[in-house]
Amino acid sequence: MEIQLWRKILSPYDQAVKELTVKFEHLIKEYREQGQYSPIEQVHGRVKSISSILDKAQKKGIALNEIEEKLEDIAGIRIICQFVEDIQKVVDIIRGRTDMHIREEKDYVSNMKESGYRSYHLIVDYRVETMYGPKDLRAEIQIRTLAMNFWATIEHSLQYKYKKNIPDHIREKLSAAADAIIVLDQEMSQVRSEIMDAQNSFQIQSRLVADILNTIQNLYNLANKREILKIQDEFYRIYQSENLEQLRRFQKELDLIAEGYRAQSC
Ligand code: 0O2
Repeated sequence: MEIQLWRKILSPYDQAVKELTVKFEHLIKEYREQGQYSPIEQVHGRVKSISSILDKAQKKGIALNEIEEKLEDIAGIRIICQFVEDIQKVVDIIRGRTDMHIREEKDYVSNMKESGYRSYHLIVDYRVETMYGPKDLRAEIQIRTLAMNFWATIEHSLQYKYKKNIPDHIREKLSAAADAIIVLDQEMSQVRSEIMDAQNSFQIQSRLVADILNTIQNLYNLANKREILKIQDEFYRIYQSENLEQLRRFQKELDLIAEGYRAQSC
């Protein structure tokens, strides 16, 4: 197939990967802006390389003109979660969306592959708008924990190095590591609520501090320098006390002060 033709075929998949990545990244942002824990930790996307497409097509006996119809992972999105419980939440979020429709689900989390691979796969129908009009295509969404992703990434590199014939002694190590990953994910799930609380508090504090600094900066145009320095010193003192409640109170007081100055300047 001519290179130009590959470009034309792959272009909508590239668009789909970019759009889906932005959409999932935006979800993370929305959760965090609402001060809520995000079940999605990271999002990655890629269009399958031409050489991987050719390899897979050859392995599966797929003719070049059937590639789009039969290869479901030309567009691939990987969603990484912190905890196993988050995987199902992400599946539910995707289920509730109107811009993508699940056509197939593979649960390699409950049914680990023989290799030790664990991940939840969704094949979704997705529409992109191109210069030629709408194009319906399929994308594969892999959802897994950080720990599962660590294992899969290492194993994938070894598959590449050994051209899929990984020596037995390495296979055994990988199998033992896969079992250890299951235990690690279970251990982490047991302290999930503590970890989520800690992360939420950190995010709330970061937002509070950003808001306070923003208000102080705006005050530079309205208040006199001596007063601003006094406010700044007070902020540093409260910040060092690491007391979220005090920080909240300080923000409220500061907002009132800023409001007063704004009213005066009108
Ligand atoms: P790449 O390079 O990641 O794109 P098949 O390839 O026939 O086994 P099928 O029917 O395409 O599988 O679907 P399946 O089993 O759901 O696998 C699709 C993708 O899941 C793979 O794509 C991998 O990304 C990942 N995957 C599946 N099994 C394993 C595994 O044992 N180890 C690792 N590391 N990843 C796996 P590709 O095209 O094989 O690879």
